[in-house]
Amino acid sequence: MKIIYSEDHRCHFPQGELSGGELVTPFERPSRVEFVLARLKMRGFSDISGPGAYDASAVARIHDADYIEFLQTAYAEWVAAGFRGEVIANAWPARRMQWRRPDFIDGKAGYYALAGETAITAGTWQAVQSSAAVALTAQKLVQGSRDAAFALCRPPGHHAPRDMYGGYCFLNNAAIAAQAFLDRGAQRIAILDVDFHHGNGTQDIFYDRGDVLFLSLHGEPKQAYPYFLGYEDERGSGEGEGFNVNYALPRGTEYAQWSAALENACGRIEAYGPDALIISLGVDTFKKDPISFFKLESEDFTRYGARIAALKRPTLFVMEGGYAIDEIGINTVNVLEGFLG
Ligand code: OKP
Ligand code: ZN
Repeated sequence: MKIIYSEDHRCHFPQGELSGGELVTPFERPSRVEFVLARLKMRGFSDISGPGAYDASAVARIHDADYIEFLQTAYAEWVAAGFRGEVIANAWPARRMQWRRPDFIDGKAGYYALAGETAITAGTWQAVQSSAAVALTAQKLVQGSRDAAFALCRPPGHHAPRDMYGGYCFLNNAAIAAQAFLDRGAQRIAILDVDFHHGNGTQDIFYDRGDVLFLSLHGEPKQAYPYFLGYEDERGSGEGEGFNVNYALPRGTEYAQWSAALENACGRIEAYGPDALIISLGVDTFKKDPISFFKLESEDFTRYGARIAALKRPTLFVMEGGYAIDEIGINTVNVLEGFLG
C-alpha cells in the first residue's frame, strides 16, 4: 500500500484549544501523525512519499472562493488588528441574527467557524494546503493503479463543509478526493466515515447529490460533537435522497454493535457499486480515546479493515481523528493491515 505524507503538517500547531472551559493543549496535535508514521515504518510499510503540488482548482471544486481566501489571510488580519493570541472565534450568527459577513476579523472568524475549539495560527494555511495535496496525490494513485493508498492527512477534514472550519478541520480532504475521482471519469463514489464524530462537512457537501454515497458511523449527536447534524433521519435531498446514511450510536458502543452498523453500511456500498471507496479513517472509536465514547479494542480495527477489503473496491484511506496518542499508530495501522490481509 502506498502512503502519502507531508512534514508540513507541523506548521499547524496551535497552543490552545477551548475545552471544558479551559484553554488546553489541543488534542489534535502534530505528534499524532508522528506516531502513525513510526508505526507504519515499524510494520514494514516502506512505500512512503510526499505529495505533489497543491492543486487550487481541485480544492475550488469543493470550497467557496471567499472561504479559501479567509483561510489564507485570517491570521495576518488577526495580527494586524492587534490581537496577540491565535485566531479563535467568539461570536456567531445565531438564531434570528443575520448571515452577513462582517469586515472585522473577529466577526469574520465567527462567520466562517462552525465551532470555537479550533485555532488558526501563522502556519495553519501551509499545513492545510499540504494536507489537501496529500489526499489528492493519494487519490491519483488509487485511480491510476487501482491499488489502495493511505493519505496521512493532518489537519483532518471531515467536519469542514464548503464554507466553514471547525472540529480541527479546514479543507475537506475526503470530499476533495471524491470530487477528483468524479472529475477524472468515475461515475459513483462511496465515502465511509468511521471516525467517532459525524462527518457533518462531507454530508453537507454531497447532501443533494446521487453520485456520492455518504455513510457515517458515529456517536449520537444528542450526546456527541458536532451535536447539530448527524441524526439518522438525515437521508439526503433531491437527487441525493437516500444517498446519505447516518448510524448514530450510543455511549459505550462496543464492536458487536458498531460492526453490525458497519455490516449494514457495507451492504449499501455493495448495492451502490461505487467505482472507488474513500474511508474517512478516524481511530477515535478506540476505548481509550480521551474525547470519545465508543469502546473498540485494538484488534477490532484489524477486523474492520478486513471487512472493508471484502468490498473489493479501489480504496483510498484518508486520515481523520484519533486522540489516544500512544495507541493511534497501532490502531490506524491495524486497519491497513486488516485490509491487506
Ligand atoms: C474532530 B474529528 C474536546 C471537545 C472536542 C471537537 C472534536 C473534533 C473532533 N473537549 N470537540 O472528528 O476527530
Ligand atoms: Zn473524530
